[in-house]
Amino acid sequence: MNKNKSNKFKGIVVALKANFLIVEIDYKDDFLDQSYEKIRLLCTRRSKLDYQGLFIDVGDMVCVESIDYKNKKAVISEVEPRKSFLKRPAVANVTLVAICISVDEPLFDMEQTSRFLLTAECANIKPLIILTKTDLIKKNDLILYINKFKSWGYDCIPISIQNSQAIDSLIERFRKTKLTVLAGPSGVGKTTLINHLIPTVSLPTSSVSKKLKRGIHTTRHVELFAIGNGSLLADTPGFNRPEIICEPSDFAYLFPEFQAQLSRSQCKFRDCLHRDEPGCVINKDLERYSFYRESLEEMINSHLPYQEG
Ligand SMILES: Nc1nc2c(ncn2[C@@H]2O[C@H](COP(=O)(O)OP(=O)(O)OP(=O)(O)O)[C@@H](O)[C@H]2O)c(=O)[nH]1
Ligand SMILES: [Mg+2]
Ligand SMILES: [Zn+2]
Repeated sequence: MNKNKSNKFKGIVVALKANFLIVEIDYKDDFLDQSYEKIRLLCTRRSKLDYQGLFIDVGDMVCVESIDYKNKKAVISEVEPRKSFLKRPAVANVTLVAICISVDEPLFDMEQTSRFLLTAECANIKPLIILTKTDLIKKNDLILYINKFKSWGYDCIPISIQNSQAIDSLIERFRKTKLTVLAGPSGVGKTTLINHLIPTVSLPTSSVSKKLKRGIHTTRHVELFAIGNGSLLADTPGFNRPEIICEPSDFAYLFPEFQAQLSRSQCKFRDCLHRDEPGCVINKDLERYSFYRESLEEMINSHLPYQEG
């Protein structure tokens, strides 16, 4: 029985289910007690929102009305402007992108890892690398990975589901962050980590394919889970090749190691693309330079207008 007078609540979209949206609200029954309780409601959206062309995604802050508490249903009547948006996986209002990369099974891939990092940089959200399955390599090799990421300009937290120390510091970090998205290739252990961090959650996981040593796309939808007081953690479906969509002239700024050089000194030409221009300050010996260069050529070619014949 609903005794709330206004019957209108603010909430957050925690999952999409076919044509419905699952919205979590903090419900307080004024007549019974003063404590808040989180409830999840199956929602449709007011048709006026469709006319306004407002697309709603997981992470969007919304207003729900016409709440039917018995059947846990409601209608979304308003959507708040987004503070940030990660395109793929699609999540709104993200405050941290934790890119999960495994050292093995699936094997580490520099280009793929960079593409995930660049996707977060494109959305203007600073990423954190979580290096998973560290039980599968020797300590010396782990140090090489940590140094590699440092040279790219990133922090990395190495974890193994068998290593509780690193897991404890991760929980602390996620509890201090409003909305963390776990992103990365299929099979790296994103869902396994969530099951481990949040004992009340028990999501399906699968072994990687023995033949291909790749994940088998077990998670199919984005879903937010509560971790600590008011903080949320998103499980997302893994995918292999994030596409980078940006202007060629902006591309170098998405690499922290290039950005550091460009902030110290300037290239001779303002429109330098850091290829073979004279007076370019970018160090071509950096590990990711050849990846930058190849991706830049791809980007420039895809920007060329299509010519018939
Ligand atoms: N050795 C080892 N295996 C792990 C670790 N974490 C996860 N795994 C295994 O990796 C496999 C894939 O894990 P999932 O959690 O399903 O991977 P995912 O990233 O969610 O994959 P998708 O949902 O397909 O994107 C499972 O067999 C896990 O048991 C770890 O720390 N060490
Ligand atoms: Mg998964
Ligand atoms: Zn240059």
